[in-house]
Amino acid sequence: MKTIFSENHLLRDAKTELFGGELVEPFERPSRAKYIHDRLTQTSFGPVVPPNEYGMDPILRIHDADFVQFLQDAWSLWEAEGFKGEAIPTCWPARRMSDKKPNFIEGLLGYYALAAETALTAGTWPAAYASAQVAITSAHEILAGKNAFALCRPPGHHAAIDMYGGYCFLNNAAIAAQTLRDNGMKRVAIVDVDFHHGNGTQDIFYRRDDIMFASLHGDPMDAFPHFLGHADETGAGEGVGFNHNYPMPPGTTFDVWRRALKDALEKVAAYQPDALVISLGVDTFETDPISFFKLKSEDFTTYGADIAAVNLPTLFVMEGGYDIAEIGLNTVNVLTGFESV
Ligand code: SP5
Ligand code: ZN
Repeated sequence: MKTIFSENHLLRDAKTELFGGELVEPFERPSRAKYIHDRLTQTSFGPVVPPNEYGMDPILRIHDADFVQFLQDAWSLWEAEGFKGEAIPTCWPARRMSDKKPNFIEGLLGYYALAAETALTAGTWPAAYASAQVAITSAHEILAGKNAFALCRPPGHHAAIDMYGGYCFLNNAAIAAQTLRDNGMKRVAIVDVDFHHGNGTQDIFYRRDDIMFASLHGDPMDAFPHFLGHADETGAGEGVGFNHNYPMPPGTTFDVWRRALKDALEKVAAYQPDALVISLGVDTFETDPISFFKLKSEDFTTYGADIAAVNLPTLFVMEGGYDIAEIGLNTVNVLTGFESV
């Protein structure tokens, strides 16, 4: 399969992440994509091509227009205040406060952010835009009857209709799934195997029955994003029964994780979608610095083959993974396992 990849990801190069009360080098950093790209090349996995330009329309099918405008304006508004550091929110609309949108940048950051670890910077918008174009271009590969790997950076699954955070700004997997729907596919399934719950994707499709969502993740009682991803979140309205969460505890090993994957894939098969989108995070790896599952490198190959056994047109969309030395191996193992079937 083809990999779609944009060098514009390099524009997302934050210097700071708020972690443990310190400003540290971000876990989500440009070298992540380089290591994956290197491994694709070393293993001659397949062609790596740049995205086409599909513009704003597919993005605005998912995201709120004012939110997207905020992402474009935030850095210049922040700079105009004369602040010295990167743009980090400090105050939120918490319980029993107003939902009015403030006029000024500090208020807007709190209004649109779901977490404070993700600093907004000068190049964030063009990188997020390019990452979305990678996902949309990859969706067009699926429409042409092929499988594809969207090597997205920054990632997307924490971004909701009008919220950013968790290193995510635009929800690449959701934009890709909607692109498939808008071009004739009737039903699309999304399975999110990133260590973290795909709160943004769940929220976007929670009331819909035409895009089902399943997520395997660290239990939010013990892991980011803390406030969504419980097993009793099964959808609302038309969407009841089309959202499936598999929260798992610290120390979860591959045998347990794989049983959850197989259950999710059975639900996918029963749903009979026209295509499958995998939100592919490899932060389930045993030595990931911010996660607590125990998958080994060979397990990624095994579950890539499990996904292939469902026998659907499949779009892999890159999400997280922070053991950077092994991110290329683990990611490409999923893809080679998939192609081995
Ligand atoms: C796309 C993606 O994987 N985003 C993840 C964002 C997680 N950000 C919060 C990280 C806080 C980690 N706390 C870990 C404590 C380890 N002992
Ligand atoms: Zn993650």
